Amino acid sequence: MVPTSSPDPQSVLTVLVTGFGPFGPHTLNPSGQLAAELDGQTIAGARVVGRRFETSSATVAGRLIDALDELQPSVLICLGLASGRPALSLERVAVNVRDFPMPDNDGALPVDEPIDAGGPDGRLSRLPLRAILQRWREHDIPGHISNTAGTYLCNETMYLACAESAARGTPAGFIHVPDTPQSAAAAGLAQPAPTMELATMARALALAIEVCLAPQDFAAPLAVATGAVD
Ligand code: PCA
Repeated sequence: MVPTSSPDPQSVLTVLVTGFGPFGPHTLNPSGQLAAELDGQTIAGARVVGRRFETSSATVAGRLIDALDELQPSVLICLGLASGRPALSLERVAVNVRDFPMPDNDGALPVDEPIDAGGPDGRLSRLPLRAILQRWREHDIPGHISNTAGTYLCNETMYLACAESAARGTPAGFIHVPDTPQSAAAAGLAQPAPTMELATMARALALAIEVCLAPQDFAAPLAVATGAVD
């Protein structure tokens, strides 16, 4: 791990990494653990701030906007657990749908609802997905570009993050992470989920942050849904 070197908050860039706490059977959520582990690190000269959100539709937007207002990050990377996926998922798109497969931590269970009644149907990641994937491959870390973030809290968070990204000009996107051996065991599912060590995920995140901070064109990867209907 790279230790924090007390950077001057006025002169360094900030990267905000968010994750979630427990939900449903997932009593250990690696995404929240990663946000905690990265919090306070210095990566590629930038200060990383990690925040863990409750798996709560009622509070996630407020928590995200408060963190963005407070920290004014240069890059926003949101994380969540996708139990059952075998590798890191660079999410390409969030859809304007809340159709929860299980209640959130407040018991909310919306069906076929929009996240934003006036918003576009989809919002695309503004992270350099191909470049991150390439960097992971160079470091033997398995990942892929995913074309669905689901219709639960992670999709909602990505949709909100991408909306804020469009409004603030901050590159933002979402990465789903698999279970760790510990989180898979703790969930006690009949069919154990595929796993990746937390240390590998933390390395992957550090590499992704390095890629995001390298000079590049942060335009949307595709010409569709680039906020044109905002
Ligand atoms: N994963 C869930 C919500 C919280 C989390 O870590 C999801 O994929 O929507």
